[in-house]
Amino acid sequence: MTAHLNEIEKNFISELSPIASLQDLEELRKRYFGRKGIFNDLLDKLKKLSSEQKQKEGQALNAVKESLEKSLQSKLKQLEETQLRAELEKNREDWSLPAAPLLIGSSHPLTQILEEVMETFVSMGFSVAEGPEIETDENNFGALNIPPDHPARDMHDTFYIRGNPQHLMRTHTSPVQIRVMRSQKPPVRIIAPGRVYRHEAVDATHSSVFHQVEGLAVDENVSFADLKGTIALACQRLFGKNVQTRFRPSYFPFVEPGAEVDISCTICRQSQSNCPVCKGTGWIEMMGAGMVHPNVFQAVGYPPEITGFAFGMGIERIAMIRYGISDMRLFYENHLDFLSQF
Ligand code: FA5
Repeated sequence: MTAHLNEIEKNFISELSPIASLQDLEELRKRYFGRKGIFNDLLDKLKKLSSEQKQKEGQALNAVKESLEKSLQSKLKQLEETQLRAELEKNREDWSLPAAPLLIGSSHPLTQILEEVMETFVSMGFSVAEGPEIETDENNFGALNIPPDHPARDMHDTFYIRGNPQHLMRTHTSPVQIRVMRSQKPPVRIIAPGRVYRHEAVDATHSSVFHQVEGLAVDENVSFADLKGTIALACQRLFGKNVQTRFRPSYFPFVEPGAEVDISCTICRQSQSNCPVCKGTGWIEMMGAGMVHPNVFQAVGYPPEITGFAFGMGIERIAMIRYGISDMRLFYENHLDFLSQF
């Protein structure tokens, strides 16, 4: 049996050395060390020998088996390393390749317009004030000369807070006027940007959540001419030097006199009867404005002789005019195809 073992050892080594794949190595392992392999066969034969011979031959058999298994293991390690190296080589990173472009986001078009409007007024001496989106009924309506049951509330239906009837989602940024005047003495010159809410059917030109910028200037001897001059200059800075402004009498309970401000159509330049933006009128409605009503000054505890003007504009409408967008809903759908154009 010893002679036979020597032969097995020699064969194994000569078969092992040319093996170059894990699959071939596994086949060799099965053939020698598998259940029906050469070594199990030898063990079966060993069982038939006398106990003296069994001990002697058994030791020799185990020694050879162990040494061959060691060779097999070291070959296995060697092949695995080679394979790993080949895989790494195949998937090698090329550090000299240019990096994939980083997708850098940009401000939302409404934020861009909001910032532009703010910059315009800040450059004219206004500072920025803010107020909460959940307001008191008093700040949103009462102090703005809109008592309960006033018909103006119909146009400002909103969302209320269950169990808290004195609080509501503000319908305009005008309550910031009240907050500012209650917290500081004249002179006041602020703009207040922010989100507002109305219980309104959503369509191409109306949203139930939208943005406004409020303006308020209070001082001695502020006149309607100051309001007109401020608005005309701001509109020229926002829409171009040649833009004209027009004031039409209008009604807001918190101003007297009140006006609706239009700008000359920046799309058709007042030249097309079928212009989709101005509808052929040559004018686009821009904001509400007027001289602060004495009742508002009274509500905030300002002296009766004080004067001031206020205005409020919708940011979505300005963005639609600036970018020639016909449907307001596009601003809220967040499609990258749309947003990445700005
Ligand atoms: C107001 O909200 C007054 N607070 C504005 C004001 C301030 C007048 C100070 C006088 C003095 P009005 O309801 O018209 O007014 O809204 C102002 C602007 O908000 C509108 O010109 C329009 O651009 C925008 N707006 C109104 N409703 C919607 C809506 N549902 N969706 C989008 N924008 C709207």
